[in-house]
Amino acid sequence: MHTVGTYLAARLSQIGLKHHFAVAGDFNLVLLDQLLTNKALEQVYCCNELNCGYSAEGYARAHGAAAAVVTFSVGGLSAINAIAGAYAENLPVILISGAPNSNDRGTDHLLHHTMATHDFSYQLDIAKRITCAAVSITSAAEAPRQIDHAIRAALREKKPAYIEIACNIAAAPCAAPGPISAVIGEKPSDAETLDAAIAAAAEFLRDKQKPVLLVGSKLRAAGAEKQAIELAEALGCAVTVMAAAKSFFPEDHPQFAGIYWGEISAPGAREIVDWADAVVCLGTIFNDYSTVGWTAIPSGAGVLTAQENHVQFGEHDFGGIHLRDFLSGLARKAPRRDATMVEFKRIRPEPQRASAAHPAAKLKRTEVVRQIQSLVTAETTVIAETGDSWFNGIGMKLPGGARFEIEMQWGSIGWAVPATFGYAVGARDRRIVAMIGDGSFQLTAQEVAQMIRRKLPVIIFLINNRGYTIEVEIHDGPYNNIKNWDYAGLIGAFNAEDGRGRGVRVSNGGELAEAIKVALANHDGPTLIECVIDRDDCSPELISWGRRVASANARPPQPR
Ligand code: DPX
Ligand code: MG
Repeated sequence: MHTVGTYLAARLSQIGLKHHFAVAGDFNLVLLDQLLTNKALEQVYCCNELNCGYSAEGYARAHGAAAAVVTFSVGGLSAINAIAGAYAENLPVILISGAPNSNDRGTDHLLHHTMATHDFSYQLDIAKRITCAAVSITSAAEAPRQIDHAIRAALREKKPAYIEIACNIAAAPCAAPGPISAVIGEKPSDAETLDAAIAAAAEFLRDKQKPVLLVGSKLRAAGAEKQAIELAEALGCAVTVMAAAKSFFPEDHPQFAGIYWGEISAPGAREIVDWADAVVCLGTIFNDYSTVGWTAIPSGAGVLTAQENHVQFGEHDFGGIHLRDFLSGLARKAPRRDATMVEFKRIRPEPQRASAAHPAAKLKRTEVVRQIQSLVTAETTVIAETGDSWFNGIGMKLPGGARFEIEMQWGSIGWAVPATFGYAVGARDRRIVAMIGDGSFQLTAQEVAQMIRRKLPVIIFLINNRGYTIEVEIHDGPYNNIKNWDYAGLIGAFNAEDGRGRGVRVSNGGELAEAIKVALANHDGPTLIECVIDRDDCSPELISWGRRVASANARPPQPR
């Protein structure tokens, strides 16, 4: 016999989840029991609900989708930041919240975990603003339809969804789940529109001599990474990649021409985009950060923008088609146009190998990055937290197969520790290397304890530059100084009596190399390597970018 809770568990398992993240609370305990009855689904616990949301977000990056289970209000409202982040980052995270007993609604009862009013609908109202579908389940008969609606919307739109279940309904008997194809089935591209879009885009490209591809972060959500390679190879042109999309086009591909990011682009990448007579934008997001304070945004008649479900260029605007169908169709019809690749090969500077610092010399950012780079293999995922870690990570050269995760649209510090935890739960077979600043770490540090609990051999490079260096470069003040912690020492506290995490503090290159050996030998838990560098030791890219972003922020109000 199925209950509302086991129905939900079956659906989560049917969409491919092997885990769900959870924090217990009285409004969700019965639901958690019901979820536990599904042996194909493991319950993974987090220290708090913000981390629970981020962990699910990280799992969705590794695994395609995720679920986080929290209690009402005190839990749900904490998870909101992470869920809104999943919206911004195009990740289908299903937030599931326990909720008050259905009999208490519309009565004069006051309940705990509420704002001491009779209205319990605010969490649903807030969830509606940050998800693509939000449902409140107060009847077992309605539950299957509501659950399917939320999960279907999340998977189709690659956005979070919200399911709230009254605590007295979670174990109520309900219908058995039917075949999952009814939930995950996608509406195919409109055939006529697809043909028209491909024909018009091929015509557009035939008129151009120097097209370049620009890959954006929504390419992965559209499931079109493979098809972007097909189009690139058919055209033979140079392929540039936006920072937020790093690794979505393989960096070892012969047509990869580097990260395009305005004045802080990889050498030659900006020149080739500026020189092009057509920029084919695939799943791109242009915001103030990615355009370096609105200084680098492809525009004009030479721009073709292809998003999931939507292609636009010149006088054309086609909807109702999938990006992957458009790209593979266009690959079959596109003319060969390799001028940007020929030119890029001519202007591309020889790659420079950073030389090793003296092992006893005071540790510098460049040496940290050089040593992390040497760890990156085809099986590695590099996770870069907001801060100078963005720039340090983006500058790395990834071998084929290596992945890169960044939360660049939402940019919430504190994301990386729990997202790394969630990613590691979802991808046991990968080597996971996280780069996290001291300021960011202080927001969500306790989730390292969950890595210890699950014995995940994650390597964390904690960059201790004694403050919010990125903010120093944008706009400095006393608020950018933070209390120093004994970051390496924290691991001992989290280990308590049974953990196998390791914490090591390093102040020169020799110590760093030794610490990396310790990390590689530690298979039973995370290793945190605290890298002590100067407060002002930051990447030159951060300084240029920070100056531009600061002037974009400082634009005076314009008369309307
Ligand atoms: C803030 C940022 O130490 O990195 O390399 O020293 O900059 P760097 P840290 O982790 O410091 C991060 C700090 C304070 N951003 O420089 S990027 C503002 C901010 C944010 N998210 C949240 N609160 C504040 N991005 C949740
Ligand atoms: Mg810092």
